[in-house]
Amino acid sequence: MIGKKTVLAAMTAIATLGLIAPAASAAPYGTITLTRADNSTVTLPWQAGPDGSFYAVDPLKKGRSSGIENAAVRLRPPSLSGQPCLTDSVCIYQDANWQGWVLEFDAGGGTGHLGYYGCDCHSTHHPDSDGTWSDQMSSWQNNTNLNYCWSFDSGAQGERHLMARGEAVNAVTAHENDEATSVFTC
Ligand SMILES: [Ca+2]
Repeated sequence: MIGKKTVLAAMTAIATLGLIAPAASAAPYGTITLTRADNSTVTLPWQAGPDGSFYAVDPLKKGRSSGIENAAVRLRPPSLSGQPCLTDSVCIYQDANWQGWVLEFDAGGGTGHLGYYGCDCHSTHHPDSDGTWSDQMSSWQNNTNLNYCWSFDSGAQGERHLMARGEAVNAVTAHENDEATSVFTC
């Protein structure tokens, strides 16, 4: 079963690569709404990184308004999924085995609604979430010193699962696959 899933995930990654390759320089989804640790939100423009990734900087958190090194969140297309999840970051992946689109939060960051985050994603479980990060996560890495959780519903509601600090999971269970809608410290 794991083998089959891996093959399917690889096929999906290849298909997605083929689809997004011509659009790699397309507009990076406009704006993004970040949820801060105090649960306040801020809407920021996505900025295009030099390597084809996208990022957003929270000026309150870093005291700056630009520079990928100051990013609160980064979005990487499948062609960049092989890049490591950065130290002091938590990464969620569209596909199993840390493949597909990657959403990377700076330590302490997260969101109460992954539907705010766009990606060229398709969910077999929840087609109504296509095009956003809601109901897409199939694997994750937590390279922070903080315990994170993900949950099935927005606002940290619904069934909750721990993403322990320093740990990684290459494939969530079939029950958990394509279900995450919130990612938050816990
Ligand atoms: Ca998925």
